[in-house]
Amino acid sequence: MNNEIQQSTILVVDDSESNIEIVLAILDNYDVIPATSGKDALELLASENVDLILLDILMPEMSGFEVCEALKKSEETKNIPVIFLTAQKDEDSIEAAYLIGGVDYVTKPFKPVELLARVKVHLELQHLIQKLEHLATRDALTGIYNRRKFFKLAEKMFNEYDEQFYAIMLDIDFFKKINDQYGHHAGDIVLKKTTDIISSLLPPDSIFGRIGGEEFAVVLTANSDKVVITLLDSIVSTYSKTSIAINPTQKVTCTLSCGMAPKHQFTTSIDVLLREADEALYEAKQTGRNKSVV
Ligand code: GH3
Ligand code: MG
Ligand code: MG
Ligand code: MG
Repeated sequence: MNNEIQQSTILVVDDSESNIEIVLAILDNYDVIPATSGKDALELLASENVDLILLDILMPEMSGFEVCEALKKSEETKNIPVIFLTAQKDEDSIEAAYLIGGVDYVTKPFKPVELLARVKVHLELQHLIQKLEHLATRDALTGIYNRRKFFKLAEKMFNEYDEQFYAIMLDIDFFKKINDQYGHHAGDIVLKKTTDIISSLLPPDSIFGRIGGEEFAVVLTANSDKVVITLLDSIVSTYSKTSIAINPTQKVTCTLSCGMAPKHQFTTSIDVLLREADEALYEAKQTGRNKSVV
């Protein structure tokens, strides 16, 4: 079996400890976390990374259906596949289980091989979905968000903050010269290293994306304009001092120009804010490069 699949974590939720023991024995090749109530399960999910959930329906206090509904409402847990594992054999329960977001329905008593096979299928599907999600949202060269995902996340964050929200545009100076002088592969190495440097200096909850060839954008929240200006100065200065090895014998240094715009009362959309940051970037280019402009 695919190693990554085998290292998956499965949460088993059942009010009967003997049922949990049975499942634990069957899934002994996996990392299994037991929970004997819906409440415990939801608490565990706040701190544990779980790839799949096996969920009983009839439980005192909180039913499996209620647990599933709560999972589907939360951004953090809504994509975890849920397999119902239950003694309920009636059609209404089966229908309800799928309607509220279950991916499969296994009735007790079950055949161990069947449970194992279904668990494996759903883990593999989940793994593929995550891979596709990564491919669809990340820039292949640098690993940061691609243009589409950046705009989506930036817009969401724009709508969450009234102020203390900032857009930044960054563009490598005279990048074409790197390609012309050292070749496209060297250019790619510089692009990758550039995003590594910027990522390492950004606050953890910033959204950072590659929006064009050698153009990047950031949205972030900060306590004041001054904090962001200091951050940009440090990015520009650190970047200009970092030499990038483009092959075992050659190193290059480049510079960056940045433009920043703060969200204010009259900023109507993320597009407007990014355009303002782009205008500031243009000014940085016009007035000497290797600098940031507000
Ligand atoms: P400026 O300081 O005005 O920004 O000049 P520049 O040379 O950085 O800007 P210009 O827009 O003239 O050139 C950008 C170059 O980036 C041209 C393009 O071939 C190169 N480029 C775009 N995407 C990639 C890529 O993925 N890899 C490599 N190696 N080069 C790329
Ligand atoms: Mg039960
Ligand atoms: Mg450029
Ligand atoms: Mg450019």
